[in-house]
Amino acid sequence: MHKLRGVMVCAAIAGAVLAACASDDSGRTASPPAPTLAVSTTAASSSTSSDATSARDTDPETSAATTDPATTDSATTAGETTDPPATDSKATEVSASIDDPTGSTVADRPMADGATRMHFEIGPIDIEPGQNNIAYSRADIPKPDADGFIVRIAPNLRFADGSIPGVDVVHLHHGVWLNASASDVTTPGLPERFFAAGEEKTTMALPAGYGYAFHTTDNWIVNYMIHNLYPIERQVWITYDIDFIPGTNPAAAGMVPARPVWTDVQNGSVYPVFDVIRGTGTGGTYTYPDQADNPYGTGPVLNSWTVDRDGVLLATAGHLHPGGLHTDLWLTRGGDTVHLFQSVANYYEPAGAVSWDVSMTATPEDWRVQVKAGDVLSTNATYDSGRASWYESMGIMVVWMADTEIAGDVPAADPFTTAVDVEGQPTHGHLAENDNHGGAADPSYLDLLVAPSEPAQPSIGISGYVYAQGDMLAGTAVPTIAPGGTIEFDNIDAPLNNGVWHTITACKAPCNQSTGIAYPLADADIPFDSGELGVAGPPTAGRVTWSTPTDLPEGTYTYFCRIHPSMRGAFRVEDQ
Ligand SMILES: [Cu+2]
Repeated sequence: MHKLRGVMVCAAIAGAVLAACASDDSGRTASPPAPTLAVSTTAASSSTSSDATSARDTDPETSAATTDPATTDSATTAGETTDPPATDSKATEVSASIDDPTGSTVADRPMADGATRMHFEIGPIDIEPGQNNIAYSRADIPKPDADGFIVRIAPNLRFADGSIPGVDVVHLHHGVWLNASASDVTTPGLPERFFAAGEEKTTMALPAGYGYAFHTTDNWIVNYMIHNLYPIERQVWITYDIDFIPGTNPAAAGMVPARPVWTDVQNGSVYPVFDVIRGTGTGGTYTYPDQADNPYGTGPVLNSWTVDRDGVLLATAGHLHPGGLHTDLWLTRGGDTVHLFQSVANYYEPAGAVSWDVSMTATPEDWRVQVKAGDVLSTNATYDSGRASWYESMGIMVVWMADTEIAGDVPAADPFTTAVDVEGQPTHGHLAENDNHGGAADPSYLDLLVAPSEPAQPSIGISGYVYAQGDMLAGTAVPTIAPGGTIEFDNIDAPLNNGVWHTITACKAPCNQSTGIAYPLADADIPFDSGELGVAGPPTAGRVTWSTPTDLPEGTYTYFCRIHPSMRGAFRVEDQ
């Protein structure tokens, strides 16, 4: 537990990295930094110098994805608690290349003049069986070795062999890149949050002529939550490709610095999430915070920011979780509110808005919006609530802003006189790591609707990724209670490794099809969810037990574990 607490103290997530994290990290002077290996393989300095082979090797869109057919191993048991992984790091620099000059997605936009595409990696990161914890980099984060401008960032994960993990196997719940040498624009107590990605793997790109000013003295931190959906230990690397214009390049001469303005429906929260419950909202959608009951309690409104000085908005794209439909950016001035942009979740997922097989839309390259000091910028997030519940959801928009326009640029529009909420552009196409959708017949799962009843034990333990009674893979009968009764579940696995946090989440019966990124879903007619059973700070519920609702009508209730969705089970309410 002491180790888990250590992680928890610095627990930080997309919206928020505790200041304690940064000071702990930078204050770790007594221990030597983990090795950082910077390898510069190519000194390409312009988009005309292309080496298609090496670029393709590192292009997330062209890398082969694994569809590791990992299966639940019920025999897997506890390992010893170990220290959280230190991260070794290395950087390689690859030459510029244009993979698709059509520019149909943000990722395919031509590389900026003078830019070099640099490939960086953090790892190997040991991924404990079943983990879903929040951690942060403890070593130096690889970054460019000269002052200059960052104009594009594209994130990914990889295994040791270079393949990209299937999203149904291991995925980047989120990663946030922070600059501890600057203060965050919208939450000044935090390091500057300048890039974030979840498994939607959004590519951030700034319009030509604008860049995020980088100094070699900048102290970067990466906060990450890597989710292992199976009880199998793995190693992964977090990768990020940065398009960088060195300050010495002539193209840098006229560039205007851009700064990241982090907007978030739960900005500054340690774990900036909210639940979307099936059937809430209106017309099958739910917008947060607008339709939430008292979303911020007596505290400050967290989804807005008062613009600190006149400037120009340059680019944005939203971050959502599966089930998300769109994030929206708004500007209020003197009581008038205008819509600035809608970042739409563009699902490639055949089953619809239910998985990470999605690309958010970003602002087109010529989007420029005038803002004035005192304006209020705000965001909200809309999810599908007709089909399923979505627990621990997010809604974030990082907006890039400059103080001035570059000479000869597209004139910035006054959003109060000109509509600026144009259609966006997907940041990328379908990614092969999202190919295991699930939802096919799977004879390894029992149809517990037709299994016999047996008296429920007072407490059903969850151990070794198995529900002790009513497990869909291991059980033969369904634990049964009378109407008004309850069953307690107890997560015995919780303290293992980096934490093994199970849930009991209602899914539509019989809930016995194959596991994939789109199955199972929290789509039962009567929703319930235990939260992540653990006591390790966010994202855990702060308890290891949960009791079923006492008001359930008679019937058989199937459920799954949101963290390890190959885990399924059922219980029954029946007059005896
Ligand atoms: Cu689980």
